[in-house]
Amino acid sequence: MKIEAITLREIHMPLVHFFETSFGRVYDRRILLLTACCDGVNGWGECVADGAPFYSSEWLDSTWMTLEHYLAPAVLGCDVAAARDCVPLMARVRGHRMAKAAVENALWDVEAKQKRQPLWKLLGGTRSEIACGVSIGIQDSVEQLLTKIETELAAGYRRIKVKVKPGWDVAVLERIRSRWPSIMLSCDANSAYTLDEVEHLRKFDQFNLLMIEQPLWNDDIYYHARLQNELRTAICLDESIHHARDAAQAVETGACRIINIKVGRVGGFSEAKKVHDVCASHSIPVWCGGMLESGVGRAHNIALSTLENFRLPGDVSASARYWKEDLIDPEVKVSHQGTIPISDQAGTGYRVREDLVEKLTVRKQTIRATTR
Ligand code: OSB
Ligand code: MG
Repeated sequence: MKIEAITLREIHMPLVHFFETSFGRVYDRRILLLTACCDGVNGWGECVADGAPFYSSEWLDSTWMTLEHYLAPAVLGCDVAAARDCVPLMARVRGHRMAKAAVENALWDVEAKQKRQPLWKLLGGTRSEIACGVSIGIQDSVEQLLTKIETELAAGYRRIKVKVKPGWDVAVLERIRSRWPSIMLSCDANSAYTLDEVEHLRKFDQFNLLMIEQPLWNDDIYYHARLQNELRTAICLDESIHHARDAAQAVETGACRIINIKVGRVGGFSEAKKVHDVCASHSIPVWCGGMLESGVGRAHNIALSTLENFRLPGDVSASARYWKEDLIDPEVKVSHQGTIPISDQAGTGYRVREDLVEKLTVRKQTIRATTR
């Protein structure tokens, strides 16, 4: 695979409903899409960095600059046997994992197309369908949240995750549990608490939650281990896990019993597979997180979720929950059993609607190989 050109695009897409976490509310998304052209074949990747550096230090403009000035030049002109071979080419750049993942994942798309294989098989997946959950943001009222949960349960989703923060937690969980005593329920704090709040967090134990996701600092593992010791509810780490070593540390120190894998957060499919394997070797189940992706990233999340140790429903849900019109054909649909069936077509099984992408593009730049 000779990497001939990389195209960066910034697109703007309004969400059908705002999404609010403990760090803020968004109404629309600025998304960086990346196309890698190898031997005339185009592969697509989505950079999951948000439009602002609130979930992670990476954000759209930092990823664009890093891709333009360092990552694209590091891989352009190189002839790689497989997508994973681009990882060492980008290793000189520290961090910037979401930017790196956009490159690597686009190359996996190329590789799958060139080998005429489904991406999920190339990744080592084994499932013919994946189980879906939903992540529901903080709403204007508890009534509004309950109505949303009712809708998602009726649609068939197998796990409800609600966002929590101080002031929108115990009383809200209480209302949910009194209405639905036995649904699979979890919550995500996105780092909204500190270790001084152990007594408060202990109250979450009464709700029989599947997990509490990232209760403490975004960069912490050690104090999560202290907290896990104090709670019956399983802790799941999201923000804290950047690579397989983080996962090993978290598991070995007892900082969590479940790990959320976001392919962008860990730097691409290769590292996501390593995190998956480390967790499997310690009998720690994983699930696939989401970053309000367009269909491009969503299709990649679906492929990744077919790996054996993705044993819990992920945050991978239907296109229509986010977008009036998604960038892929077909759109992602979820069955009444709360599953997404896996396609046996070559590539992701979802065609990128290039005409629509073009229409939504507000900035575009193609970087080509200079002579090497
Ligand atoms: O913590 O999982 C998170 C969205 C943006 C940033 C962080 C998170 C999320 C979600 C959304 O929970 C999951 C989805 O894509 O539906
Ligand atoms: Mg999370």
